[in-house]
Amino acid sequence: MLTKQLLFSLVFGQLALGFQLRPDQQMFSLEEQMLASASKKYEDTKIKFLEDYYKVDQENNALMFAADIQLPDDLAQIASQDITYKDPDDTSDLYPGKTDRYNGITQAGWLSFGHLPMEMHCFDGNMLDELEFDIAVIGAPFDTGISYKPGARFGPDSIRQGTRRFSGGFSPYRKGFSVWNNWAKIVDCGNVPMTPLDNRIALDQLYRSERVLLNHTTTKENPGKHPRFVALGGDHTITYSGIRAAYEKYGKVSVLHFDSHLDTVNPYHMNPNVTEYAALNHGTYLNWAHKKGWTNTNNIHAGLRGWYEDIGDPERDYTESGFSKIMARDIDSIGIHGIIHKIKKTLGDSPVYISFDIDVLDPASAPSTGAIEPGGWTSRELLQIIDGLAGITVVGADVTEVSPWGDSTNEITSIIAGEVTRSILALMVIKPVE
Ligand SMILES: *[C@@H]1O[C@H](CO)[C@@H](O)[C@H](O)[C@H]1NC(C)=O
Ligand SMILES: *[C@@H]1O[C@H](CO)[C@@H](O)[C@H](O)[C@H]1NC(C)=O
Ligand SMILES: [Mn+2]
Repeated sequence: MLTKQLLFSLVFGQLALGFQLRPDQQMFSLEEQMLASASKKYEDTKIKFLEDYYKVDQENNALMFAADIQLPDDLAQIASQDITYKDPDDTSDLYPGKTDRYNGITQAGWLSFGHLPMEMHCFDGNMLDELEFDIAVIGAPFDTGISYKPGARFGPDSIRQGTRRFSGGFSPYRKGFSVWNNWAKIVDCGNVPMTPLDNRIALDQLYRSERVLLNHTTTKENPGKHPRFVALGGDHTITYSGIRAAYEKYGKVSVLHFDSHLDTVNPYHMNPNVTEYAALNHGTYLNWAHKKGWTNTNNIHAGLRGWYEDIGDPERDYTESGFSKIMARDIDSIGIHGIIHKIKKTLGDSPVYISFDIDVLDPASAPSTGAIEPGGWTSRELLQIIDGLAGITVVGADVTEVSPWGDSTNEITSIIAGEVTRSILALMVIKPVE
């Protein structure tokens, strides 16, 4: 026994000894190696900061961190917040809206759209005079009107998450233009309560929320009497409530509909026995809105390419719902400017409700949606088109069909939806409604 143990330790002891590295060959952990190489890189470019910050203690084969290193005074200042905030009781940089990018605005605060102020009382009918705002972002968490992939009830929060990097910045395409730091008071009103158990009740909850929202007071910078809203869907059925609420304030609205599908389908042509409950869904709501008398006859689709369910659908789109069409592939013949021109010409001076379905984009740009159609526009083409519409009179809007189930790794759809929403808000800021 003893001999065996002795032999064991002798052999392995020798082996271990044989593998022992000289101090200059000492192995560092991966993290240490990375830090050391980062330090080396900075050294190479003659920036000495990291060299002092991460020091290798040769004697103890240890990597030293700033805390252990006696930094020269000026460096200690750079490495600490004491330069600007000497007083620990000074929290002036921690208020909402005060934090800048370098101090962590992207992750700060609650999850509101683009860090807009949260407003808890937009749907409170007792606060109509006290609470003033000009434009509201609201969430419509509803996806029980959808026919294929569900999940859009998670769209509003997902789109908000996609706008974490927004701030009061300036447009790279419109000189000096900021959406946030402009005349309009824009707020995030949170999500409307919408029951997942009864579509008719849910859509009525949304309608009543939007109706009371529009009854709030506007700021004195606003020439108009009513605030406006952009609703984050939610499946596309939510537009039914939005158009209804907008119609009450402005009369008939003209719908600018970005979508790969018509959404004007007459449900009774598909199946004459369809129940009343099923007849209102994310493919039929525009037919209903027109039937109810809420929409004009100069409506227009942009980006169509979904196959028609019934041979008569594209014809009824015009005769029953008053829509003209821009197909996705039209971009190859008339170009972006041709599309902008056609939309503006169709809408004229009408009050416009923009209803946006994220599936208008190519699946490469926006993969996470309820009914994917290949062959769509890129996000650059689309944003160019929306921004090109400056001057139209937007009285209400929504961004729908973001179903974030496929967005979990990169948030791509939600980020683009956020950017689209910002472009729509810009149209509202550029052209106030009297
Ligand atoms: C809210 O607006 C609607 C019209 O959109 C109007 O009928 C209603 O009386 C208003 N309610 C209040 C409390 O102002
Ligand atoms: C509708 O219902 C009627 C009466 O039950 C039936 O004869 C007809 O086949 C149904 N149509 C469809 C398309 O289901
Ligand atoms: Mn749609």
